Amino acid sequence: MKTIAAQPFAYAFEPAHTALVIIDMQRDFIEPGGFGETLGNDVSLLEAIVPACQSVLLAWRAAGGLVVHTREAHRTDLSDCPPAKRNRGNPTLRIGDAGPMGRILVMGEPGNQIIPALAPIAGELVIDKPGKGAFYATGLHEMLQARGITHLLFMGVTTEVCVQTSMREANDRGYDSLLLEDCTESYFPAFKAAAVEMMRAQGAIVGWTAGSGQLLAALQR
Ligand code: TIU
Repeated sequence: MKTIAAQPFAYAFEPAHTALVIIDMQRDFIEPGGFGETLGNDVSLLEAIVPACQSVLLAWRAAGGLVVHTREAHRTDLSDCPPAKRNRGNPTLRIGDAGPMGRILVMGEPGNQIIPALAPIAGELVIDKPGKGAFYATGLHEMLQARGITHLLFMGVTTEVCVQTSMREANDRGYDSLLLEDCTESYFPAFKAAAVEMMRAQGAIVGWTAGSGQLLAALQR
């Protein structure tokens, strides 16, 4: 059993029953020319967390823990993209449109790949998800149950959209979740701060939060 200093109180987990879940660290959100930018966002903010995410990923792999990567990805015929999602707002390019990195948020396109620094390796789960949450229409819960996973460590983007939605979905399915604060980012710093605070409020109503240094230290002990 490992225990790490977290908020609002210490978080205990067995690495063998814990998965590292990396939400949507795909080129569509991190690099210019993808979905994030078409929504009008400055994507440079998100790139800054990559070194911290990479340190955690390498340490977690060395500890032998399960790694789950997600991608926000739709089928080429967009049959899994509700019109309500595709038509929302006034983006310069919509989901499925051809952009500088291929079709926006479509499986198999260059923009839909995980960034090279965090690329999946053999034995890691890669989940293509049509929603913001990692559990909706993916079978992720069943895959985690089959592997005896009870605890989840979250990182990725964006904090208040896909990360928070996934943590809330995990919470309702009975997982104890911890968000690595310096390994998640938003296009809106105030939204990140609010999301982190609201998830750990009321005695970890959604889950715990901690800096990645706390996890790395626990893995050394
Ligand atoms: N992965 C994820 O968070 N998808 C989004 O659409 N996020 C935004 O912040 N737009």
